[in-house]
Amino acid sequence: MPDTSVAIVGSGPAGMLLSHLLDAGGVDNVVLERQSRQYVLDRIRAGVLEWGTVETLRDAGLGTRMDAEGHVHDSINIAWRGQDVLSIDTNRLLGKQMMAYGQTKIQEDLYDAGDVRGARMVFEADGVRLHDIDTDRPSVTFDAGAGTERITCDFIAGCDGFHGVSRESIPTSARTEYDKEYPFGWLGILSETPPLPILLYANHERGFALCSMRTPMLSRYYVQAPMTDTVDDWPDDRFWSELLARLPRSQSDRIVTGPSIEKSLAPLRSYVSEPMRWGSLFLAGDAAHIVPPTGAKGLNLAVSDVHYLSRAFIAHYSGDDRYLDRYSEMALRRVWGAARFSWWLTTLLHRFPHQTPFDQRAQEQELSHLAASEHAQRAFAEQYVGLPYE
Ligand code: FAS
Ligand code: PHB
Repeated sequence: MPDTSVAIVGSGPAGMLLSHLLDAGGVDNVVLERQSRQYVLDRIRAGVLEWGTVETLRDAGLGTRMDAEGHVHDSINIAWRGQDVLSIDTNRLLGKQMMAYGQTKIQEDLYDAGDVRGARMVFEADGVRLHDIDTDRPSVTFDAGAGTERITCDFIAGCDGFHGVSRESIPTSARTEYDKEYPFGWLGILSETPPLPILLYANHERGFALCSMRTPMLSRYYVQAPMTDTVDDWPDDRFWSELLARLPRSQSDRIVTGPSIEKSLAPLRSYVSEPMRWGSLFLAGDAAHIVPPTGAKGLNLAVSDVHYLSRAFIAHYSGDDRYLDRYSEMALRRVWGAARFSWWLTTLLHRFPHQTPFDQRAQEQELSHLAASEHAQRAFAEQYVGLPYE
């Protein structure tokens, strides 16, 4: 008899949501996290949820604070030279909305729910190693301060992000990797100022900019910046003047500036590793794929992977392996849809090195077509809000 049914490596959104859904489905599990709980909570990341994510969290009983503190967006907005603001009203076009609710709060909600249900979460689990994943008797070893411990299990869920141990435990001969790095990053700040009421992306010849929010008194802004820069190259004054320069006056005049309380420079990357299953190991979230944040897909893909994987594990213990056998194929269909959309939107909205005036005009023309065609807006909207789960 194994120590647990599923050993989950990583306690980010993927790992903790999987643990929550498995517990709700009567499947025993243990979560192993390399960092401390507070370290995980201190990371500032995603902010926009697809409605599928909203419904998954609500259905799991994790939506109370999200519904109380989140902000529902009916539209996504894009500005560029010659166009003030194009508002793509996803609610009018598709009856679909988005929710602005920070990943940090989702993480808090997941940990708090884990405390309530008595989840088995092991923090500061050092040196996690996966064993015998090509058999039906896998195990994980780690050291959480009491020397090396081993947990035997039926399955291992690799939810340990891009720099985790799980994906690398699959032999390179069994993996196909698709990788694309972008020649710029996103410099992001949080400021305790009232945000714009809209989610606004901007294409500008000086570079990309994005206006988002966390709460009515917490704004999240980004500007495209070279990865050769550091945060120290961007004092607040420079950040604000660059952000305002990349926005139309109708919006920059509404921006309330203030001191940053967080500032970080994140690289942009498109990456997919196939397959997402190898023997008894199943990958979910950033462990299997990375998308540039332009499409607000990273966190949402972690949720859809976990929706599929939790359903598969729960069905397995009822004697049905259909979803388990199809997990990788099903998850990758959605992953590639989001990866392509995120790549396309990144190439449309950012300024690339050596970009010519023709390239800039071609980007602006594609945006003008989007403004002129409701068909194009509908196609854009269905990908931004997220296609239905299978
Ligand atoms: P995570 O990386 O969140 O969690 C993995 C967990 O595994 C971590 O807690 C880690 O400590 C742990 N771990 C790693 N190795 C381990 C090991 N060997 N043993 C045990 N535990 C281990 N997405 C968006 O949609 N919008 C954004 O704006 C956005 N901004 C981002 C900014 C940054 C700097 C980063 C890195 C990502 C951003 N993302 C964004 C993507 C992000 O939100 C991820 O998609 C999301 O965190 C994925 O969740 P997980 O798959 O759980 O991976
Ligand atoms: C955010 O609010 O952090 C955010 C919003 C939209 C994105 C990426 C990040 O595409």
